[in-house]
Amino acid sequence: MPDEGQDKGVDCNRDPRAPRRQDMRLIILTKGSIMNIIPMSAGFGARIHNVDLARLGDNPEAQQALQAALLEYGLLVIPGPVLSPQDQIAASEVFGELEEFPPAPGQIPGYPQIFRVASRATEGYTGVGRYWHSDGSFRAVPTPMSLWHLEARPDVGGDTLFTDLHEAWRSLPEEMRAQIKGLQTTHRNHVVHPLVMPHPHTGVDGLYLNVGLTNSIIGMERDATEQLIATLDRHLSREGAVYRHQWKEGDFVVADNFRVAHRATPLSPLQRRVLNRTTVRGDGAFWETAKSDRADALAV
Ligand SMILES: O=C(O)CCC(=O)C(=O)O
Ligand SMILES: [Fe+2]
Repeated sequence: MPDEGQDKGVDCNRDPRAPRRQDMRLIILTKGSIMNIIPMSAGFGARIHNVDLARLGDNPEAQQALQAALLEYGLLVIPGPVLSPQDQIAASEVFGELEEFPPAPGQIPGYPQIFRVASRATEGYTGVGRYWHSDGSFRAVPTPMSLWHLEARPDVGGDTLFTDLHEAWRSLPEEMRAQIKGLQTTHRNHVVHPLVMPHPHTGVDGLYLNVGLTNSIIGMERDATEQLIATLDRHLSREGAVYRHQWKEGDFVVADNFRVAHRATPLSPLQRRVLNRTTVRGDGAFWETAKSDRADALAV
């Protein structure tokens, strides 16, 4: 056990967003193995070490630890070996029931749960998400989680950026908070969401904005809407707020889409990059299923 007392005095000038020294490693014992949860210095997100994603199925304790870590940190980065599509799907299902996508060129036949993003059109969808967004914000019940698994890593470029939506809301100037609380955004398909969205499970407010796909803000003129979106876009990118993920092959990254937004960075098509994404259905998040399991148990 580290002696907490020995750190006294070191902390007084610390960056308030940095994790406290004594929080650096939360160690959870699971079936004789040790999972390490290491908060990242961005102030959100954690790296998880010593978890075998291909063998999560028979380890409910590890599954619960990962679910709890996602709710706490909003973003999990889990390094490991490249998984088969079956194992990627099984590991994703720890977080809920998955969305499915229609067959398309470059997608993996027989695995509709995997949405493949790639630098080349022959291997997946290209040019995806180069602006701050949460996946599935255009759905009436938005996609609660996105999970990515990197299969092929480019030599340069192709990082993914993440920013904390709860902190983005908390850190807005008071005047702006008063101006935007209660506003509603629309997408082109007329789906409407509150701009300040309470997290469906924790109830914590976050700034929920798809910078690329928002069509209008109800009751606002077009120019004012564009200005507000540009201001909030800059706020999401403000100094110190962004975690830049530099991918390694085999990385498995899980995002709570109500807690963090993400954004792809440019990449040359000369570079090969293949990123396999799964997404949890709006009505299928683990916290929903846990609720209905409890209801079923009570009904028996
Ligand atoms: O390519 C990336 O880094 C992320 C693209 C994206 O927005 C997504 O896969 O949902
Ligand atoms: Fe995305």
